[in-house]
Amino acid sequence: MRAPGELGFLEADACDIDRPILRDPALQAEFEETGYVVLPLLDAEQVATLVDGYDRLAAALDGSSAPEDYNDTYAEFSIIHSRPEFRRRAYDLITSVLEPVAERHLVDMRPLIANFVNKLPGTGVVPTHQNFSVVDEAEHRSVSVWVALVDCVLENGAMSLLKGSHQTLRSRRGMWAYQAFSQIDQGQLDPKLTRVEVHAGDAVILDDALVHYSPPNQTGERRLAIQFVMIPQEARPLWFQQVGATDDGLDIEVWEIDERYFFEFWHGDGDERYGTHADRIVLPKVDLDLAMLEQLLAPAPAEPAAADPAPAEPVLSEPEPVAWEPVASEPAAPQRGLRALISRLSR
Ligand SMILES: O=C(O)CCC(=O)C(=O)O
Repeated sequence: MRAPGELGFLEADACDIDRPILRDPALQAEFEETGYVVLPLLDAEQVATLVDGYDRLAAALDGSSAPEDYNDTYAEFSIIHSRPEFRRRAYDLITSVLEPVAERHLVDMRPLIANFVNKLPGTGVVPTHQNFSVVDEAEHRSVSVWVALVDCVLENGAMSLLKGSHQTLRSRRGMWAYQAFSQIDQGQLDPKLTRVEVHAGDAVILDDALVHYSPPNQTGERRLAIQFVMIPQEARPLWFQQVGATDDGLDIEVWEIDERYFFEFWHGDGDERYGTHADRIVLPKVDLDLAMLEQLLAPAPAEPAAADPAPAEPVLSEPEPVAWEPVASEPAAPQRGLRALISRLSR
């Protein structure tokens, strides 16, 4: 087996993060163990403010993104596809509603990215991935406060999460990072994931290192949500840009940035207006199969003990029911055909 470090992940010994993220100790314990928590965050009026605001912005700017900027196989992420003016105004809108309510639950966190995630009818897969790393994950956790603006169930593309994966898959990730999972068949991975179905206004607060996935929206209504990335007040916000590749791996420029960087970035290139060069590193190219992923997620073997030779339990487990009042739905359908297509497109 290749060690996590050889695959570019931070060794568990190198990560020392004991700062709480959530104010509620029980939620904090759940977050540390699973990598996410689910909680009601917005009332109906706040949800309406965000949905109406999104529609008003799109109407004023001739759509959220230009048709040539967005491939509708995937979800439309406003921070990747939309016009700079849309992103800037969306940031102000989302931050004005979410920052004060997030503050009630989170300990000294500040906004960095405000992203509308739109899945139009019949579109919008989000392949299995970890979010961009935007802090040094050896020392800090950034979180995505993901908020449903409509009820989210399997049929319209609810998220599924790989519990515990945030503990051992801490790393440095930019635009290239989704490729790490692109060789794993989604049908094989699905049973290992926990689907989270939520009501409009509920939030899933997840560690950005947590592996997750969401299928396309197979209903006739759009599925709108928000990803609001927050980082600890004391953490330096970072961006990892791939600038080349060699036999040794990926050549990565590390930038220290601020929130304005995401208003104009395109294909992940750095921007000297909103960032400064912080480092240059080489990372291995990661291409996992399911067996490697399972090995990475398994806890380190315990020191041999004469009295207790039992092997450690693997972290991967069968899917469990969602704790937070789920909206009823059918069991997950494998996405093999679509998944295979995405794998090909992403090579
Ligand atoms: O909205 C979704 O279905 C997935 C969004 C996502 O992957 C994210 O916000 O990181």
